[in-house]
Amino acid sequence: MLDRPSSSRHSWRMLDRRTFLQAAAAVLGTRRALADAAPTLLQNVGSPQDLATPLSWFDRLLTPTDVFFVRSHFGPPALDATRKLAVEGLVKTQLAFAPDELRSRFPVVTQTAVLQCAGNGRAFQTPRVPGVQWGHGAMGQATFTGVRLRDVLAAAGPSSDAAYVRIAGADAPLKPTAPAFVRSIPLARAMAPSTLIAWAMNGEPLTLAHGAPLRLIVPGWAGDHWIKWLTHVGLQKEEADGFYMQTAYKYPIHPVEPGASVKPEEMRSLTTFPVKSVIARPTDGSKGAAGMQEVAGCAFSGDAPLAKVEVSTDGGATWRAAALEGEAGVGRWQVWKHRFVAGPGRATAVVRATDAKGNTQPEKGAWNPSGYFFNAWHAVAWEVA
Ligand SMILES: Nc1nc2c(c(=O)[nH]1)N[C@H]1C(S)=C(S)[C@@H](COP(=O)(O)O)O[C@H]1N2
Ligand SMILES: [Mo]
Repeated sequence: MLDRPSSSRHSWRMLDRRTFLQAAAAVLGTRRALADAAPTLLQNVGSPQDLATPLSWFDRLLTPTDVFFVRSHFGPPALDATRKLAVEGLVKTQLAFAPDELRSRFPVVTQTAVLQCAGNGRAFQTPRVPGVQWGHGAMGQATFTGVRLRDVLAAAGPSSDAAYVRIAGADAPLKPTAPAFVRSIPLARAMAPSTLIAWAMNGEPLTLAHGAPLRLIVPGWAGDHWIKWLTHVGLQKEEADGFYMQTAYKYPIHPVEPGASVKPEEMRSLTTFPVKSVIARPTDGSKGAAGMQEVAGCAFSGDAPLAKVEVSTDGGATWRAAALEGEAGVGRWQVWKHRFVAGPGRATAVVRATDAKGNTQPEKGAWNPSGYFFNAWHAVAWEVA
């Protein structure tokens, strides 16, 4: 442990730990009779509040909440199901809503979206970069239910000089001197119909780990915009101040040499995540029977609906279009499947996706100082006998 905790700090740290022990127990207790024996436990990738979804779950349209990745900088605050959300700043009327008040006052919408951490795939960057060493598991797709942020902002009446929405949650850093996790999004993105204030995920109330009672949903944009335990949306003229907006979550404006340092003025804030696909099965290094092989996974882009997914089973010499399942949409994943016959020996598959704007996954990921947005072709090899 770091410092000797104060009693109040101590109690929420204990709650945090207990919450995750309960979550782990719930997952362990769920016996899934799956033929492919997919691992059901979240893999801890560094700290108790950072949990990764095993790759083998990415062959279906929705990621079950009990295996959905978790990323929290400081861990959750205490659960308060009636905590109010304040709408403040450059508005005609300051407002505050409990979750029930949002539900009864504004149209309720449900939408399916990919939630992906900007650091997903960081472990594959060479040279290694600091940060949580995520493999492929810092992503998932769920349905989210809530109200449109634009309806809530319209009720408060934005002033004509408002250009950004500052978003903050109830969690706090362990040390009071450390920066709080506060961010902002441009007003235009806040007013987009897909930006939601959600209270449900996969048809159930949000769990504490995923932001109960309210969180922001920003489809197509990296997870750092999806503020959990949402308490404040504030209209203002400028971007939010502070470390998590002005220093973190930035990406070079030009391609950089692996390992290079980049000047702050040559970085810009992350927004949408790029086109990406992964192979959920077969898993790398597995063994299977000769004959018909089915390769499956998911693919998506934060910039446009998906256009196609291609698979190569001859090391990239030829590519075949995979069959797509599910609805196309920006920031929405589709499941892809491809079948081919393999004789005894080593079988391989490589996948690459292309979106409707013509962006295609690169063979190698673009290195950057924080290891964001890794989206290189994914390849697996397995033994066929
Ligand atoms: N209040 C708050 N919101 C937060 C975070 C946080 O630390 N505090 N982490 C963000 C990051 S970096 C990601 S990737 C997503 C992860 O959401 P999940 O834990 O529901 O998967 O939450 C985002 N929202
Ligand atoms: Mo993240």
